[in-house]
Amino acid sequence: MEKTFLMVKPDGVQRGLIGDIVSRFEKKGFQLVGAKLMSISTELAEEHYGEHKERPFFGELVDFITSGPVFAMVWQGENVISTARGMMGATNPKDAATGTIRGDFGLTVGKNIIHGSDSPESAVREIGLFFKEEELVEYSKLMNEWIY
Ligand code: 3AN
Repeated sequence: MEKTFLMVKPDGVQRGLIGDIVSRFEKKGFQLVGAKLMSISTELAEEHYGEHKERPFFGELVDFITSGPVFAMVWQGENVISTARGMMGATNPKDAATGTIRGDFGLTVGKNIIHGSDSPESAVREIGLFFKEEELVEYSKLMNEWIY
């Protein structure tokens, strides 16, 4: 089953948006298979955003993502990578459609609430950077006899 890495950035955590964001993906039907509130080291931030190293905003990006706790998650489901990107909205919140996470909650491109993997390759890379294999779980909701 396809998996993606999603992360509520420091602005989303500080503004109390973790619950709303998790709820959107749950209601859509995706399955949460890993999650943790954590601080990102400068080394991890530079590795995670490695593809943006030459961009003028790289320093700003690393400073911001290390400025406070983030909520890192792994979600699973059919087409979760592209569907989650759609639910997040455009990178710049000013262009993000109403009803998307960035469209509803964001104002500026530097602080755009959420990160999500943009391809199967980056999903594998980012899940590996943030989670150990034993931190991810496999479970079936149908196995629970108290849901009927
Ligand atoms: P996305 O997060 O939608 O995949 P990317 O990969 O193009 O967008 O950019 C990574 C992150 O870099 C964005 N989430 C955003 O926070 C930041 N960023 C992108 N463009 C700018 C910019 N012009 N100024 C400051 N930060 C930017």
